[in-house]
Amino acid sequence: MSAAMTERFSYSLNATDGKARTGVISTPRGEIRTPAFMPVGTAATVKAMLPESVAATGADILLGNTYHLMLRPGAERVERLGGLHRFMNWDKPILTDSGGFQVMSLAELRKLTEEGVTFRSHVDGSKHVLSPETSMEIQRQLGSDIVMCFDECPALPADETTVAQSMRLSMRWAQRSRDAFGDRPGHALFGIQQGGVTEDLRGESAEALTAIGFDGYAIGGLAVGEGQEAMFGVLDYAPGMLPEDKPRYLMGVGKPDDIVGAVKRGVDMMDCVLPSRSGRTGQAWTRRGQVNIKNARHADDPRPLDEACACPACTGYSRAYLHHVFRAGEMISGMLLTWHNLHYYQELMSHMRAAIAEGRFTAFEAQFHALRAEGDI
Ligand code: PRF
Ligand code: ZN
Repeated sequence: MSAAMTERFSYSLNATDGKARTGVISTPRGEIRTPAFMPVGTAATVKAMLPESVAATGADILLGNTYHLMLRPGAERVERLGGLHRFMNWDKPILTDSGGFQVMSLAELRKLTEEGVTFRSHVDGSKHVLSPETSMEIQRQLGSDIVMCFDECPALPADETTVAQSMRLSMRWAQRSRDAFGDRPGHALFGIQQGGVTEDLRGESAEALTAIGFDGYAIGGLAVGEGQEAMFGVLDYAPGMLPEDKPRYLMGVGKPDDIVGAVKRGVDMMDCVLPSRSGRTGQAWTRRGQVNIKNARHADDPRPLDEACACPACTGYSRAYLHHVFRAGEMISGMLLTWHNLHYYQELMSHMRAAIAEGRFTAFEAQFHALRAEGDI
């Protein structure tokens, strides 16, 4: 085992610039450089990518989903086959979401009680129960390195009473998650702050979680319909309510400008399907903003998607080729655009880490916005 490896989970904050932070999370499966972007591997695959290609983009950690994997292929089966890392051939850290959020958006005939949530599978209609206890057990069977508490996330806008009741339920579930998780050296359990866009509720949630004590703290309940301005409004105070010496994870965010704005406000980790999903629908993200490769203006264009990008899509192929394979429905289209998008996201994170370490995050941010304002040329 190399010197960089460690038996325990820990976080080292290495530098700050304003509220932006850079550091390293150490786990027995390797280090996670923060701010970190986690590609989403919902069904034990980052769609259209080999795991070694995902690693080549610079990703230190992937996100997996309790909800999808418990339904198919089943957590017991994954455990029998040696755990999720072995199953999907990814040996770096994996964070798993706890399932409640996905139940609410995907499952059928949901019933929410104090105990947990009963639902029918969107795959085959079979009946299942998720609770703090079953979610902790499933995430253990998967072999997750960073386990998320079981929580409930109301869609916004919602009235304050609904948000308050939901947040308090999530805090009771956080205590039950902590109790069920137990002591598992080398594995981490993260709490999830809720409370919508109300500062008092966010404060109450942060206090409840801090009193329980977690290895890291997520900010949940954002990017659920409130818009970027309202989300940044919450991020102006929410990260500061969480312990400074633990990683802070903003769940399900976002577009490149959301990510830059979140890092500026003190967020250390993020995940989003956007770079991988939009790669399969012909959308590319570059330094100059969004490029729709379907657009006829690319049909004869011999230039790369981004001449400054070192990814395989940009070093080996023209816009004309990327346009053609998308139009023809060829599988390589999703492969190349996903690779490019994940590469771009990881490069963005790497540039932010360097800017924070060197105390020039403000200049970085100004340049980020200036290039985007120029647009794709
Ligand atoms: N809770 C959980 N997963 C999530 C969220 C949440 O609030 C969000 C909200 N953006 C995305 N994924 N457990
Ligand atoms: Zn590229």
